[in-house]
Amino acid sequence: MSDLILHHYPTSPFAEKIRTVLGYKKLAWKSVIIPRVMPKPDVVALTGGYRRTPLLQIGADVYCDTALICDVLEHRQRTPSLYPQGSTGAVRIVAQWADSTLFWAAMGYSFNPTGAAYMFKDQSPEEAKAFAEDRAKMRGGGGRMYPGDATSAYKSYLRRIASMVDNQPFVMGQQASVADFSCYHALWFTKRIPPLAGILDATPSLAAWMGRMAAFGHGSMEEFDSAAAIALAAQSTPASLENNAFQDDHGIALGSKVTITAESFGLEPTEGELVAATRTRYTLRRSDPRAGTVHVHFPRIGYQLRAVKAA
Ligand SMILES: N[C@@H](CCC(=O)N[C@@H](CS)C(=O)NCC(=O)O)C(=O)O
Repeated sequence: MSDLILHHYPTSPFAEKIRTVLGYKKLAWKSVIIPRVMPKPDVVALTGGYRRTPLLQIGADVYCDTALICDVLEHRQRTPSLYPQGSTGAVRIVAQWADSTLFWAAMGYSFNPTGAAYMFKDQSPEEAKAFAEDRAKMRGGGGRMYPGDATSAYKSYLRRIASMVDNQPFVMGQQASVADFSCYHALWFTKRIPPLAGILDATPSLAAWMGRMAAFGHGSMEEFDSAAAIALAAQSTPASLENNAFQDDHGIALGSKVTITAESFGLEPTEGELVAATRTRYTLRRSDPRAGTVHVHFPRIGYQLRAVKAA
């Protein structure tokens, strides 16, 4: 029985990134389906505030953000690698571009009036309104890309990705890498909206590459429920943090009470005790009435660490 638990929902692009990585690495995992919009009491029981999708849970350890989840899965299953030798810096940089710039252009295009009408066709006006309000709140007052601007940018980005896979099977070479999974999930979302998917046809090599990505599948999945996942966290002890070299870039000592908040989109802070801060990630210890003592892990990149001032 696998101890990897992915908290996600079917239509989430970032969740599709991780589902496809699980397929690439032929891993077995448990699937907990979470709500698309707040409230998410079972997610927050595990994270203490963070509400974005997906999360990876291993016992009493909760990993936030797909960049960190990719590192955790790589550690779990080294081959095939997400970070081919010789291009580890480049593949991470392309992945970061895809998870931000490409993703937001794809969303701006996909949520144009035609796309939105298709996506919400089977939902009540109240559900559609709740979704729009939830995402507007996540943006914290920042706007979404105007559909025309998003379309222009997306078309250019699609041509660029296509040119990368014209003469090689994967974005960065002969081997798949994290860059492929990060580029793929945004395009996967567009492909699921038939009235908009034609934008992918202008660049035929993309279709073949998307086929290669889809062929990785999703690994071997078993359904699980969120109450059982929380109970499992409560019965488990977080993994040891020994041998985690401390890197202090903030003047915040280990043991301090801190918050960690995403830099943008989903600004709910997670509060806890800083128990590790390595070169690449932070770990907070927190206690929850249902989940018990958990360690919540975040990547450094894309997150703000702040000390909680004594009242
Ligand atoms: N940088 C984050 C972005 C995650 C993200 O924005 N996920 C979207 C879903 S694809 C989200 O959280 N939407 C709101 C929600 O699910 O509550 C990551 O890589 O995990």
